[in-house]
Amino acid sequence: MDDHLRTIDPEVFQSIEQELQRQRQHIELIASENFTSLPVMAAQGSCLTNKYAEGYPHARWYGGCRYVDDAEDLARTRVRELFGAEHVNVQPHSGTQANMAVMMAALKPNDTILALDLACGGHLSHGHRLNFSGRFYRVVSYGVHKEHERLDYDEIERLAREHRPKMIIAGASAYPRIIEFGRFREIADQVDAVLLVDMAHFAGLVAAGVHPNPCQYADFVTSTTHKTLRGPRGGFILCRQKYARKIDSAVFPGIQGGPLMHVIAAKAVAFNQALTPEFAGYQRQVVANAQRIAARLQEKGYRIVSGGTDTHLLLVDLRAKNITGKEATALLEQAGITVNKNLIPYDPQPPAVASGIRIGTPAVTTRGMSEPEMDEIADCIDALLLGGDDESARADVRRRVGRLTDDFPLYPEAGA
Ligand code: DSN
Repeated sequence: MDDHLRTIDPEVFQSIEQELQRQRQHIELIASENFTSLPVMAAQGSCLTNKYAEGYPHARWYGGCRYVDDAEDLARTRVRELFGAEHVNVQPHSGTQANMAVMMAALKPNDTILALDLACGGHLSHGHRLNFSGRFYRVVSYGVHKEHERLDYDEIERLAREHRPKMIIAGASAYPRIIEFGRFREIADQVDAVLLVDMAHFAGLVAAGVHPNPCQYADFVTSTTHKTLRGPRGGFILCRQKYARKIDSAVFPGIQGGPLMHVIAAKAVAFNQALTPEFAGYQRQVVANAQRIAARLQEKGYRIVSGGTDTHLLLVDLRAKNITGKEATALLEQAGITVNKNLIPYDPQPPAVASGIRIGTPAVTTRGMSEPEMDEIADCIDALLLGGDDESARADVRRRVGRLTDDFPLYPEAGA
């Protein structure tokens, strides 16, 4: 994509070029990934990477910040408009950094957090024992209901009353259903806890109005920018005005130094794109596509965790097909379909094996694919998993994947 880089550093150029071809030639179904736009990549690859700008717009520790202030102001104004938040901070380098800043602002070490267990779809930074959140705070986990596999709000309430957490976290990385933020607010109020909603996975759906907006319920909302929101890699925080100073000082100087101004400029571009009617149409299609894959796989005898999806992702329980998540992921990759193995709720397998796969539709929808292609993708997945080691079945699916990726090219404006 960049001839100057090709000449100066052909080895790095080659790894980027090969990754571009992989993205173009594979069906990308990892629920947390997406293809950002060329303008977002242009901003992220810009000279703003050169600038140190500790502090916040118009109150920096370094000179020369006039233009990066403009970029950060644009990002802040646009994300506030997108989600209707009282206060925003667009500097977190990632979703985990955003969560870390909120915890630092709202908690003391060893305070209790109540959050969804990673094994039931939660996130590492919501209290996993190996993560900072599990090491600095006391963590009580809630799961999903064993039968319907949805959040069990009565059980969350019972745990909250028993453990009196200082913070309750709602949000997940592998939960396919809409979360009832109002119910979480009631529970948090009963025990005088603050409510953090981590909307990293479904932020794009919220922006488009196809998922409830947590801002009216939560004290703090964190997110990434690169999943359904289709921006550059990064994070941000939304909060009530009364927490603004604490949040800003928790991000800088609390846990970060200089903000990544090139990434903040790219966030501004992505937020602007997310404000368009086209983006709302895209998100509606993301959900329709996930529901279509779920339905097609169900027709073929696959069990979908919780019976379906309301969002951009689904979890497929593979036990009835006698294949593990690890094996399925490897088989699919050989034919150009990328997913990740994933624990299903109360999984008998360890995390590195897992009984399921997680499938997400943000990336294929960005390519322009819709229901007919989702049927074809589900059929390809089924053919591969049934085919096992059969090389001719695999070759046939590789051809079908090639037709799909040729018909829906990625970054055609960028040339070959
Ligand atoms: N790694 C992300 C995911 O796949 O959901 C969460 O940070």
